[in-house]
Amino acid sequence: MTLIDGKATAARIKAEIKEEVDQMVARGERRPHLAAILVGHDGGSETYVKNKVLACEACGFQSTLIRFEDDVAEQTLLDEIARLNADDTVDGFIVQLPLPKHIDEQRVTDAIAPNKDVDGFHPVNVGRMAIGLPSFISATPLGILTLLQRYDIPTSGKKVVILGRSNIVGKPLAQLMMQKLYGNATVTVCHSRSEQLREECLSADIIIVAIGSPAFLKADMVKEGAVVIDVGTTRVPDATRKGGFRLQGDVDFEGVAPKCSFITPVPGGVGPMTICMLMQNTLKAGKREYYQ
Ligand code: BQF
Repeated sequence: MTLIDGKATAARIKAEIKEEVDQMVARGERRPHLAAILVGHDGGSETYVKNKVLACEACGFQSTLIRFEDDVAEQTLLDEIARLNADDTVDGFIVQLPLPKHIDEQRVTDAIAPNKDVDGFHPVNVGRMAIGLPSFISATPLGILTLLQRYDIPTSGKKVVILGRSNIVGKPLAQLMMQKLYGNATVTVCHSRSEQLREECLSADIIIVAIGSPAFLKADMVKEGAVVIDVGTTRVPDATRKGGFRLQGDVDFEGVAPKCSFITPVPGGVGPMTICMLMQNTLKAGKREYYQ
């Protein structure tokens, strides 16, 4: 069993990005600039945005954090997005999700200019990705593909089972995994209503779990020698930890790991790669590589 070290892989890629940024600056070009909009004070969102700002520093990027309170009007957010769309000094920006209930997340996402949408959530980027055109690709699916590549794990012709059908992970991952240029795999997407879930998983060479249900994938659902990728990051209370919680993945790691050829841990697996791929997208935005 090989543990896939997402933290070390992300650190290596961030160092590669930093080198490229140093060369850009030496040529007299601007550093890539990422802006992030954070609404409210949710503990998870605060941590995720902090991770993104720190990653920008590691890559030599400029970053700007824009905060609003929980009760911000939707129109105020839309106005800020219009301002960022028009600001030539901002290469890309994100709106940290989830947003408070009174704000329509789709309306907010639709307002972001596709060529600054480094999260790859805008329908134009989702559609372009789905038909294999240049686009910004959602960071978690891209991080998973990158980990598989860097660990020389073959996907072409393999049976990949994805648990979860979210717009941010499961659906785009299925699209990429089936495409010739990325996974070239045979893809099955399972969800809360799927029948024969255990049998589906047992037939998989690669299982990717993104359902947000702690320790859901058990040893009796995994084929000997399978590759298991854990996307879960549920915060569960834990008085023994500083901060009072720990991250729990969607995989019963203790039980599943001994059966695997490769497995990602939580923390330190997919999570750091998600942040790192956001940096990679921001570098692309800074180089104006898309929609020229
Ligand atoms: C790690 C996210 C659910 C909903 C919205 C490193 C992150 C997490 C874990 C992180 C996530 C999850 C992010 C680890 C960003 C991933 O060491 O295991 C980094 O910061 N993430 C987000 O921005 O929004 C979310 C999960």
